Amino acid sequence: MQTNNPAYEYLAEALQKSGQDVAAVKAALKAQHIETPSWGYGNSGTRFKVFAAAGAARNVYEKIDDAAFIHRLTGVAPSVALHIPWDKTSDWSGLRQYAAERGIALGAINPNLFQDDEYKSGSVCHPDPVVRRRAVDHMLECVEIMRATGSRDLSLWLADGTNYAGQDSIRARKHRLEEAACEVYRRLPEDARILVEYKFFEPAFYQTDLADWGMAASLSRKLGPQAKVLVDTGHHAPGTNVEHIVAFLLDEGLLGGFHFNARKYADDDLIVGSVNPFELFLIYNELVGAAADSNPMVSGCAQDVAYMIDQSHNIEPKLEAMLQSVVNCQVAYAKALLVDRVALAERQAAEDVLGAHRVLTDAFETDVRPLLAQVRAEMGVPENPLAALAASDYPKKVAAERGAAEGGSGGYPGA
Ligand code: PSV
Ligand code: MN
Repeated sequence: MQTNNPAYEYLAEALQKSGQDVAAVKAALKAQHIETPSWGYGNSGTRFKVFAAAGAARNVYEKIDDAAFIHRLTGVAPSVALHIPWDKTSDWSGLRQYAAERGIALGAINPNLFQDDEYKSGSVCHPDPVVRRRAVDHMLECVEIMRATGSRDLSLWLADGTNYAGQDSIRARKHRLEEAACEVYRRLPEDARILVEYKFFEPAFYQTDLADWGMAASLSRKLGPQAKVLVDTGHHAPGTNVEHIVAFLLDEGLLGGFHFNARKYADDDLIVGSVNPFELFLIYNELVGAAADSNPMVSGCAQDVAYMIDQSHNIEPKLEAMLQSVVNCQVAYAKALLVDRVALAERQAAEDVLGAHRVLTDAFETDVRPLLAQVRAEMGVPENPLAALAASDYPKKVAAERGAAEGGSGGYPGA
């Protein structure tokens, strides 16, 4: 196909010469989906300060407007995740229609089991059955919301844990968690899923009830095939090999989704791909490799992953931060699609340690911007979404309309 994009023509020719199926790569990029989080559009902050941002979304309707804007700029962000009760409304079908009229869908439903006073000692792991009942009822309410919104995934993250050794029985807490999760699982709609998210610290600092992927995998297995593990990239100890966890979960058919963000020290919720783009590329590399696996359980799992962003933008302009995040995911995926898998297998079989490594770095070092510009042109969206954002009136318009709301309408401190 002749285009007016010489940089793309040059790249496409080079890729074709090296045996790449450029049409297939472009088709995969056009089919990419990244779900953005409603809470990333509102004000958020740390426990030290919430800086009010001009134009930050103040309610779920404005969050949907912003998510739809990001989708218009990229074509690959067609749904928005909701957090309950931050995004609660009395008219779910009206909200669903509002989103549909703006070209997006309502995505994963995230129950909030961490903000009520009753949850000081936990939610579903709490020693008091009355508090556990309240937590389960909230999750069941979220299951009903899923039916109304047409959402497929219930993303389950618990803040449960203890701060001091001996504070509670770790095994009793495990049993309470399993009992509660089973009750919710049994009430899931037929084609829905529960995605079990883990995190090894915060807000509990001695022990967290769902601390790592192994605990999330064990719970998912006990629940059944509609339960999968959710990997939030910020929820690992420094130095953890996240792509290994991804590969392992894929191979077990247990990976259900991602919460993408980046971290330097803790759960910093920075823009995905900003701190360690190589790690993001390696995660996508595992997903692309598994999607072509000869074992249908593995390839099926890789093709059914929910890609969601989970970030809070404390000092960054909200829309620019979200857009940059989506673009970073596109770049990482494009590079992963360019990995020469035949050469990789050959180098691995030949025990060519660095030759195999270079197959990956060759793909990682490819400048995929002309390829993405071409894909976007073919999709009918701006070739350079960040430049389109800079030229757009939308941020100025919402800043004028919304002003700078105090507090955390994203649901964070001050909300
Ligand atoms: C917890 O750190 C988390 O990653 C969970 O996904 C929450 O739902 C989200 O952040 C927003 O607080
Ligand atoms: Mn998360």
